[in-house]
Amino acid sequence: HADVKGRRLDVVVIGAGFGGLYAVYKLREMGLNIAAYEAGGDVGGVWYWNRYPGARVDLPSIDYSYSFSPEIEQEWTWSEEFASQPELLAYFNFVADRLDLRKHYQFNTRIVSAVWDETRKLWSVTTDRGEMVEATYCVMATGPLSVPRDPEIPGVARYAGELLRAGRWPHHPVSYEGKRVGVIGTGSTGIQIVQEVGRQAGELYVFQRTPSFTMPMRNQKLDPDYVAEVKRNYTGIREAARNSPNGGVRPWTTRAFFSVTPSRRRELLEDAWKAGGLAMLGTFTDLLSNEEANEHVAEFVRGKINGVVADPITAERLKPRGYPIFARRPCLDTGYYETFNRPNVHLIDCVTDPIVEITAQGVRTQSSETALDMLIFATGYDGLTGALTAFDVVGRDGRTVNEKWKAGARSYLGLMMEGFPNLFMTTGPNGPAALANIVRISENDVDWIAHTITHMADQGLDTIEPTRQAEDEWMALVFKLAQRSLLTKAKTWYVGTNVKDKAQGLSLFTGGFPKYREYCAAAIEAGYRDFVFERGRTTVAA
Ligand code: NA7
Repeated sequence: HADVKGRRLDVVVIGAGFGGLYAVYKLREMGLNIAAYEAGGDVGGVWYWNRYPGARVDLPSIDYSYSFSPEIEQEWTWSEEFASQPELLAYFNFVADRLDLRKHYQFNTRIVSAVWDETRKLWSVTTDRGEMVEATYCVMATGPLSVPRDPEIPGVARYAGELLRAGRWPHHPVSYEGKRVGVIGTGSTGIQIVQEVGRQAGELYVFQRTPSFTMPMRNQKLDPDYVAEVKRNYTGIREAARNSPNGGVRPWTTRAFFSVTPSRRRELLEDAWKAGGLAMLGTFTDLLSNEEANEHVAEFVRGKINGVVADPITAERLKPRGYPIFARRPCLDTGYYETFNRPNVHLIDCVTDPIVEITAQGVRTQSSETALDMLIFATGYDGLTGALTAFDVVGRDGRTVNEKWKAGARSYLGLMMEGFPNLFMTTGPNGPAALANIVRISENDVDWIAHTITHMADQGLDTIEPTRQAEDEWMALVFKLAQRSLLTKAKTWYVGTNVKDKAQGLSLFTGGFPKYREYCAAAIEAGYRDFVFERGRTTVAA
């Protein structure tokens, strides 16, 4: 970024995932001067890093793509219902090239600090290369799942075999043949790795602490006629997605579980199981609020495990218990349970036999040591907040995001924070990230940011920041909705229990994507009365 050094820019964008790329495009089209940074070597965000075998999105590709550009919708063709990581990365590259976005980015560059300069009303952003740029606005498109974490197990540094991390997968091909491979973690990521590596490794040891509920993905190649029809109907498809609770076009319903007979319920669940994907979530409306209904569905899935896994002890261990189904992200698989029928695949139950340490040779549990040529961590992320607490983001009066979020992430709409003027987030905490299609949320958020920056330019305003009261009220709403949801009843990255010493609580808006959009739009339509603006040194009304 030799060209931007020493210049005052309009915007710094951090991140080259869905949020960042669209932010760069949209703000550039408004005529703003932009510098963008990305820690990865290229565009793609989480899909740049997650190159592990079998990595695949678990939302339909048609939904999991941009809607802002009719040209891109027409020119890009998805080959599978659920795209693989290489296809997703190709999509990111296509978008970046088509819209000429790459030139705004400096890759392989991590931001080490972003500091608000109260006197000059600007963000001063420093990179790990020691460069510094200054900009009026900062857009944190840093992602809800961008900080992978190692398991809290002693001895990781001691391990002498090949150590691989799902979220930092090497770019070179990896061979599993004839090797003794261990996988720690059985969330969405671990499941995708296990079902793939199980077929290739000499021996595969799956270290499972909490079993996940997983349902058949039933991925398929997309028929060209179907794709052509989709392309003719994108406008309607996007409209439907924006108006559905999950921001996607999968079926949903207003039918409550106990409103239909037991045999009809069974039929509906069987149909959803056969349909695959997240169809189960759409069968009844109260699966995340009615505990009894939830348990019926959980038992249905446990029954399916019995039908697949030959060894009854293994089947029993694979059955999730003690937390509601869908309270952790439901996983989608392609033969995950079948993998455990293979003679080379071994399930190690870390509840009855906890991992004690990692040794030079492998993994030692209470009962034995397993020697491993390769160890794979699929142990999740410091979700929602990790990206912004990993470096110094310093707002008004020297207060950091870390300090602000000590007792839990706070924001207004997941978009802005009191005390951090002119700083925007896409898919930020206390928005609907993780519960709705991240691409629809990213687009909503960037459009909101663009609208706000335009408003400020039109009115000659220098700074914007939500009021303390607006933020308090939003947080109270997020909390109230969370109380009604079963999402708080499982240990997950949604509630922060997966990271030691992290403040706990559901930092997600559970009111559904359409409601979230309404709140974002209302904040604008109300004439920005929930915000404080400054012009020069004076506080002014919007
Ligand atoms: P997740 O869903 O957070 O899963 C992480 C897994 O790693 C989970 O099974 C954890 O078990 C396990 N884990 C973490 N630490 C340990 C230790 N110390 N010992 C044993 N097992 C451990 O992350 P994913 O990457 O799979 O998925 C993230 C999101 O990506 C997902 O929600 C989708 O939206 C896509 P635990 O539950 O803590 O017992």
